[in-house]
Amino acid sequence: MKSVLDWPTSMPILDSSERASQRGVDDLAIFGGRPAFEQLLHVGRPNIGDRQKFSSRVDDILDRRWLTNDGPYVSEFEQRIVELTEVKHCIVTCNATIALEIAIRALGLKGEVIVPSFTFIATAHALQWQEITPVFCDIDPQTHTIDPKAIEPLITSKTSGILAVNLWGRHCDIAALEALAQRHGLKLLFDSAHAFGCSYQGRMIGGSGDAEVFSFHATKFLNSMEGGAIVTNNDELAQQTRLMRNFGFTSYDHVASLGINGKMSEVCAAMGLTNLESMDEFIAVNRRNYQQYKEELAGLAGVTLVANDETEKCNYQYVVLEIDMYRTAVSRDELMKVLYSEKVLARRYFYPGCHRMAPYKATLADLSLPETERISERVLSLPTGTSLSPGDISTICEIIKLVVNNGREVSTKLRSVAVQGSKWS
Ligand code: T4K
Repeated sequence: MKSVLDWPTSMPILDSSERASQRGVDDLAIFGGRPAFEQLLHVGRPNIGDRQKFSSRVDDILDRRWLTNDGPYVSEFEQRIVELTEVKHCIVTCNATIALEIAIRALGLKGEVIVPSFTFIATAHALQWQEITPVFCDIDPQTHTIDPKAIEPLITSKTSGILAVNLWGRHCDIAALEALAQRHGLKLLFDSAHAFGCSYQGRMIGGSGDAEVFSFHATKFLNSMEGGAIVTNNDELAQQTRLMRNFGFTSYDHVASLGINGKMSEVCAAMGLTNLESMDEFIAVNRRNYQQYKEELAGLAGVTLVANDETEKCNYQYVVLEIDMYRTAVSRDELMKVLYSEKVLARRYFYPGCHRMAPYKATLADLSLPETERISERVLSLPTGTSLSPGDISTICEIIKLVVNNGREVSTKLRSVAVQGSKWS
C-alpha cells in the first residue's frame, strides 16, 4: 500500500508564475483573480486506510450475512479500543451523539448539567433532548476547555453532573474536575469526541470520570464512517449502557430497561478496524501538517496557532488559528471569506457558542460568557489530514500571509465588494 506519508511535496493548481507567494492583493480570487485551488479543500476530509483490507472485510460481512446487532467486527473494534485506551469496557455506537445520550441516561443525570458553551452543538443537544437543562459555563482561554473555577458558582440543588469536553483533543483540567465532582457528589462525563488517541498525565484519554465518549464520525481523524463509543471502568454502567444500546433487551423476549437503537453496523466497524491499522500514520501526517502550519505562519503578527500539549500524546486533528483583529486589521470572518474564494473551506468551529444558538439563546439573552464569546469570534479551523499535501499547506499559508500582511487594504477592499452567495452571510 502507498503510505499516506508519501504524498507529493506539492500539488500546485496555479502555474508557477501564479503561485500565491507571487500574488498581490488584487490577484486574490475574491477581487477577481483565479482561485488558488480548483476544488474545495475541506476541514474534516476523511482519512481512509487500506482499501483492500476494508473491501475484504466487507466481503466477509456479506458472506456471513451478519450485518449488524453485535456482529464479530463490532466486538473486535470494541476490543481494540479497550486495548488502546486501557479502559475496562467499550460500547461502540452508531454515533457519538447517541453515545452521549445513552451515557447521560445510564448515569441518571437530570435537572441541570454544567457544560461548556464552546463545543459542537451535539454536546448540549444530548442533554436538552432528554429535558435536562444545560447550564453553560465559560472556558479557559489557553486550552479552550471548561474552566473548573467557573463551575462552582453554577452548582445549584438541581445540578446532577458535569459534562466536560476535551476540545480539539486537548485535555481539560481533569484532576480539578474530578475533585470538584467528588466534593459536590456530581457525576462526571467527558465528551472526548475529539480526543481519541490523546493522553492525559501519560495515560490514554478514556478512563476518567464516570465515563467518556469518543466520536468516529467521517470528519474525525479516525473514522468508522459514522460511529461513537462509550468507555468506562464501571462494570455496572457498562452493562447498563450495552443494554440501552439495544432497546434494553436482555434476551429474545425480555426487556430489562428503557433503551434505544444505538448500534453500530458491521460495515462501520470494519471501517473503524481498517482505519485503526493506519492510525499511527494518520497522526504522523496530522503532526507534520501542524508543524508545517506552525513554521510557515510563525511571526505573523496577530495570528496564533492554538497549541497542543506537547508533553502528552496528541492526534493533531484540528489546526486552529486565533486571529487578533486589533493586530491584523482584518477580521477572522474577512480572512475566512478570502480563503473560501480561494476554495479553502476554513471553518469557524465553534462559533458563536451553544448559548448563542437555538434553542438555548431564546432564554439566555442575558448570559455573558466573556471568554467563550471572545474566542469564538477569533478561531478558524484549517484543513488538515491525509488528503492535503505539503504544497497545499504552503499555498494556504501564503494566502493567509498575503491577507494579514495587507490587512488594512484587504479589509477596506472587502467592504467595497459585495460578496455574493456566501454560506455564512
Ligand atoms: N461532541 C463534539 C465535541 C463534537 O465535535 C461532535 C461532532 C460530537 C460531540 C458528535 O459526534 P457525532 O454524533 O457526529 O459522532 C462536523 C461533524 O459532522 C461532527 O461529527 C463534528 N463533531 C463536527 C465538529 O464537525 P459539520 O456540521 O461541520 O459537518 P459538515 O457536513 O459541514 O462536514 C465538515 C466538512 O467535512 C465539510 O467541509 C465536508 C467534509 N466532509 C464531510 C463528510 C461527512 C467530507 O469531506 N467527507 C465526508 O464524508 O459537523
